[in-house]
Amino acid sequence: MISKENTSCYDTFTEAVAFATGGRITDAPNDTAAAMADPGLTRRINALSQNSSARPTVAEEPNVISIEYEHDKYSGRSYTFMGNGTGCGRDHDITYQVSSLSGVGMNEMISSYIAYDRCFVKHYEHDNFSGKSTDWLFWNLYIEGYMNDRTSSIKWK
Ligand SMILES: [Ca+2]
Repeated sequence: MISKENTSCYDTFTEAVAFATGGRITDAPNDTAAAMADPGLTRRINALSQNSSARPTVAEEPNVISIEYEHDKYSGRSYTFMGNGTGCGRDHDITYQVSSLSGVGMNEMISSYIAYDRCFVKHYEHDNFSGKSTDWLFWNLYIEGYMNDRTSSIKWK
């Protein structure tokens, strides 16, 4: 489960990545589209997550599970969702969830996203994972159709 205390909003993508990686990656491009087009950066972020998953399960460092964006192609406002360090992909159960996006200022706004640490993401129309939903995906440059600008809750697995 994600608590609001584990999530943060940043003015720049560089700051978000620096926080998400515990200060280990401080040179991410501030142009998010350029950053996401850089496979080296994605590899470095995922490598950090994989390293942390090899440690004991208690008190692991927070890890990025996805970055959600206001506009298409990872642009506009963004919000970085953090997990507790255990990552996704251990099984097919739900690993993390946020039952309402209104508290993080991203309600009915998300148009693109990219997940990390082996997480699949599913976006729901209403709070508490109800209404219509997207498929489980690793990333999406543009949420086409009905679900664009409609996400109100999210699950990761
Ligand atoms: Ca949008």
